[in-house]
Amino acid sequence: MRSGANCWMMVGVMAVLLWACGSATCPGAPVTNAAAPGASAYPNTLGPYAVTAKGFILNWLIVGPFPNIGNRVDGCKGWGTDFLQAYGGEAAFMAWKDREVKTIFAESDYWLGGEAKLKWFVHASTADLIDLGKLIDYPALGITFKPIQYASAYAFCLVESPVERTVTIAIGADDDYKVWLNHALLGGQPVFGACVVDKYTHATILKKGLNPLLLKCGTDSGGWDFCVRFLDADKKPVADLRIFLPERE
Ligand SMILES: [Ca+2]
Repeated sequence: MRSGANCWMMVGVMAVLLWACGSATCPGAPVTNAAAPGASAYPNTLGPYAVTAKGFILNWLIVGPFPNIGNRVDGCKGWGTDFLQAYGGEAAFMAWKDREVKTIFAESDYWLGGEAKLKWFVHASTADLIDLGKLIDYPALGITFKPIQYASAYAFCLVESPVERTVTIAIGADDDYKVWLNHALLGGQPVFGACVVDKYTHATILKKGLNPLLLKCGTDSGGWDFCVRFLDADKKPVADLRIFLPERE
């Protein structure tokens, strides 16, 4: 009986100790620091960079070329091809400066065949339109003419908004495009033609903090460029956004 009473006493003491250790003051207890909202996902970034007074994003990470096989008659197949599939896929993908991705060109009428690693590179544009035809080159793949034709590329940035808000993303593209915000596909068009400001629009939400933005733009021939900005409910540019570019995961 006596040992049984001692046993219940021990249980009581342990219960008190467990209750006390439930508080943050219990010595030796592991401490988990809560991550700062938003910033912890991107610990290393370049920036911030302002958007222009008209809202255009000029600072991007860019990678390409990828093969946009075919033409506007039989369909440029690059628009429907996920060139980032081996790295988590277009929707989940996170770019950072110098991140390597593989590109594979089959021998075709447009370029010599080849396989190589591309690196995401930083681009700071001085114009609203990002001219991919002047930026992207890969002579090792046998692509020796400019602008590169029958090709596709990606552009990525983090868009920082001071508040959560409903906006419209407005895109111009020569030729086809797809766009993802916060890893969700907003839309795209397998189209052909010159880059026209605000030609394609998608209603969306910018979260407070950092919003990863991925754009895909492909060309068959001629020009190869795009422009992106956000508009408010009055169709006026959202000019208080800041752009960051991840340096590493
Ligand atoms: Ca074109």
